Amino acid sequence: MAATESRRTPDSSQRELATTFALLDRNRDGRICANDMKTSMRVLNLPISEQVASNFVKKLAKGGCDIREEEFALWMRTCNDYNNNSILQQAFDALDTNKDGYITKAELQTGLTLLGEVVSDTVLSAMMEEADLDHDNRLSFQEFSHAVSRRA
Ligand SMILES: [Ca+2]
Ligand SMILES: [Ca+2]
Repeated sequence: MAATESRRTPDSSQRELATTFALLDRNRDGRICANDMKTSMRVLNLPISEQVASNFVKKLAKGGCDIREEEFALWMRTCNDYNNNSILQQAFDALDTNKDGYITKAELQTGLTLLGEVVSDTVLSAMMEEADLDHDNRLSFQEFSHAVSRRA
C-alpha cells in the first residue's frame, strides 16, 4: 500500500476530501462559511487573510455564503484534474508572497500579522524549525503540507 502512496487513488482522494472538509467545518453543520475557513486556518497555523477566505468561499459556494460538501468535492475534483492543487496549495500561495515557491520565516510572519496574530520570534522560529525538514530555512510545499497534516 505504501508503494503506491505517491499515486492518487480515488480512495485516497475521497479520504482526503472528507478529512479536509471535516477540518474546515468547525461547527459540524455540514457547511463551510468564511469564518469556519478562517478559524480553521488559524488553528492549523495556516494564516490566510479574511479577504482570501471570503473570496475562496464565494468562489466555491457560487455566490452563496457557505460551501456544501458537494460543492467542495466538485472543487477538489476540478483542482485535482488541473494540477493537483488543493486547499493547502491555496494557503501556501497566500503565504508565499513573493511567489518563489517557498515560505520563509518573514513570509510566515507577514501572514500571521495580516491575521492580527502577534507571534514572538521564538515561537515563529520554533514553527519554522519544526516544519523545515531539510533545514534550508524555508518551507517547500512538501514541508508545508507535511507540517499541516501532522497537526490535523
Ligand atoms: Ca516566498
Ligand atoms: Ca526547507
